[in-house]
Amino acid sequence: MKNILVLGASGQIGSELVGELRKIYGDSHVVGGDINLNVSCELKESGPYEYLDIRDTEKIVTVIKKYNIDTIYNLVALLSAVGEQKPQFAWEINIGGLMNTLEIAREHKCAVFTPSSIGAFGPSTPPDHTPQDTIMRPTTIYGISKVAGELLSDYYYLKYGVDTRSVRFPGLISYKTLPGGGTTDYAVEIFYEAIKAKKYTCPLPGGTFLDMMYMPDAVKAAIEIMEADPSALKHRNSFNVTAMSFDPEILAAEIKKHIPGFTLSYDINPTLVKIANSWPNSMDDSCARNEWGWKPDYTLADMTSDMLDKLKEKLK
Ligand code: AKB
Repeated sequence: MKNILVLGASGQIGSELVGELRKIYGDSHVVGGDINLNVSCELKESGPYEYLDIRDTEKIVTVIKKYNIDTIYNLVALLSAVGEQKPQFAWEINIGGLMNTLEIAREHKCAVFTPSSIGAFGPSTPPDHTPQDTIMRPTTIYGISKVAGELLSDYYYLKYGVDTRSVRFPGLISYKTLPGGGTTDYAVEIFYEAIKAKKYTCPLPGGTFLDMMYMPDAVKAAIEIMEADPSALKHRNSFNVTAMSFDPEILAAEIKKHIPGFTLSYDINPTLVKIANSWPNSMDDSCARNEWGWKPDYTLADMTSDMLDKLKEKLK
């Protein structure tokens, strides 16, 4: 049985991943850790929870020893848009935090999962069917930290044998916890506004295609890559994974099937447009499919229908 520590447990991914890991490995085997004091009762009451700052190596080591941790999910990150406002802090958290995690993992023999992102690609990357192995010259501090994180994770595997694994997540759509400070956040906000006001003002223009994924698939990818047979993995850090690619118009048309009066307008944010235009339109995730059997469950239609049902319930 694994003993798992999830760093960044109360964030958009963590708040759903912890629950799923607890179902699989047992509540007492999955420790949630976060700097956030305001975490949900569910997270604190369904299993162990520790107040943790990714920069506080000593405290993390105490927790690793206390629970005999052998696997760390490091989800702590400043996302792309907020990173541009605070580049030095983004580096400190994204790379300083990862370096701490990898060092702790080396000393205490833990496996490490770290999400990478479509943000690891840049304007010179082939934008359509972006290959697994291709040009990576991102132009955001977030993307630079993701590429550096991928290389650092491979380095710890090659030099020290730390079992590091990772996926490049697209924009993640979820109803439980809001994302914060990302370029793809519009694809979550649009659902809240569709239910509350039947209209949404989008910061990205029509024609901006980006890879996206519904959270249950993202959680599945994070768990399956860590369970994958290592002898089958030719890549490690990091696998392209995607489930769908759409632009705001396509998403709005899908929402309209459920909320006929829904309208979409635009108030373009040039900073977000620049970031979004530097990312792929759609990735080729065949390496993940071939090496560890990746396959998403949710199409755009499935995701939209489930998001609206779940959010309507939440916003009642
Ligand atoms: C962001 O928009 O910054 C993130 C991402 C795609 O990594 N959601």
